[in-house]
Amino acid sequence: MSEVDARPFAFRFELPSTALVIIDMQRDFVEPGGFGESLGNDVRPLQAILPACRAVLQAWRAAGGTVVHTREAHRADLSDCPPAKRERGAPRLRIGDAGPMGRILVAGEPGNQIVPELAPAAGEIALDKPGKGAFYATPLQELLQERGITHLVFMGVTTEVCVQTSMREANDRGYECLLLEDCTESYFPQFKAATLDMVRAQGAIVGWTATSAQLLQALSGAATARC
Ligand code: C5J
Repeated sequence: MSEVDARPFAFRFELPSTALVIIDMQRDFVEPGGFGESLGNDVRPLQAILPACRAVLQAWRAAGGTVVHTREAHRADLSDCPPAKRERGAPRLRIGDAGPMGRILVAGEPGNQIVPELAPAAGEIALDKPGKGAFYATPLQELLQERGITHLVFMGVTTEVCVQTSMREANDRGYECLLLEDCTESYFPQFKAATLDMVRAQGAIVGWTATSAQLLQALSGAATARC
């Protein structure tokens, strides 16, 4: 059993029954020219979490843990993108429009790929999701159940949209969830701070939060115990 010095209290997990879930670390959200920027956002804060995310991913892989990557992605005919999503707001480019990195949030386009620093490795789960939550219209629940996964460690973007929605979906399905504070980011610092507070409020009502250093420490403790 590994123990993370998390908030509001210790998060305990066993590596074989825990998956690292990396939400939507795609070029469309993280790089200039993508969907995030077309909505008028500064993408630099999202780029700043890449080194911490990479360090966790490398350590998780080295420990032999299950990894799940998600991409917010729609079919080319947009049949899975309802008007309530596509026509919202006044972005420079809407979902499906052609941008500098191909069609915005369309599966297979260059901008829809996960950033090279965190690219999925062979054998890792990589899922396209048409909604904000990772469980909506995806086989994620079945894939986790097949592997006996009961605990999830979350990273990714954006904190208050797809990360929070996925964590809440997971919590409703009975998963124990930890969110890594310095491995998630929002275009709006106040929304990130509020989400971290909401997640761990009322005795971890949605889940726990911790820093990547705290998770890495727990992982190195587990490796020492195995030696
Ligand atoms: C949006 C996300 N649409 N990954 N997606 O903000 O959070």
